[in-house]
Amino acid sequence: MDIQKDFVPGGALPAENGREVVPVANRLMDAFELVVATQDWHPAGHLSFASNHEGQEVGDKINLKGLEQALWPDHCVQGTEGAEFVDGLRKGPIEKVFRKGVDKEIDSYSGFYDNGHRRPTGLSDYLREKGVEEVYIAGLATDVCVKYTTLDALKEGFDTYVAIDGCRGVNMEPGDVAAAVEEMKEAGAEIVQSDEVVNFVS
Ligand code: VGL
Ligand code: ZN
Repeated sequence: MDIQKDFVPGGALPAENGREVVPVANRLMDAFELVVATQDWHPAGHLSFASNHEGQEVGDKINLKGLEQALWPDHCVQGTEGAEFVDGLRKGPIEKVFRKGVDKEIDSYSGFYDNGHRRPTGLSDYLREKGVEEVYIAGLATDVCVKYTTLDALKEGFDTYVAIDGCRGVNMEPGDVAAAVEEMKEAGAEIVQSDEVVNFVS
């Protein structure tokens, strides 16, 4: 999920120690028959950016077309360096990239749907067509994209595992990562270590 330059230190919206997920993701890729990636991919005027709302700051929450929306720094703008995959992430094994957050009027934390659950990214149909029953998730950020993708994967009926050492979070509020892990567990996700996965599948 979203292993992009803006989500690691030096980027616009860094997850704590975000770069550490790269070697974990790289190793996990070999354990699977199918690897897909997501990219947060916003137009410049995206309404999740505080800069597009006068008088609002990063971290504020607003009502955006009926949905609560947290305001973020400008990040992962389409075609900018910050939206690129982090250097060192292996791209060869990635079969397909799903881009999200492309509609400026609605945010998309999950790799499956926008935050209003209105428009699918195509990920669910794609996985089903490939006969996928289990998904293993890693990436950035634990408390945003990873969490919402995991909750949607469960709702879509996939057996869902989170390789937690391959995830790092933003912790906009202290405790967000711990709360996200609890929420994913309660929803039925299995929290695993990448070592277990690699040893189990290989
Ligand atoms: C994300 C904040 C804003 C993420 C995306 O992918 O985790 N976080 N946009
Ligand atoms: Zn975003």
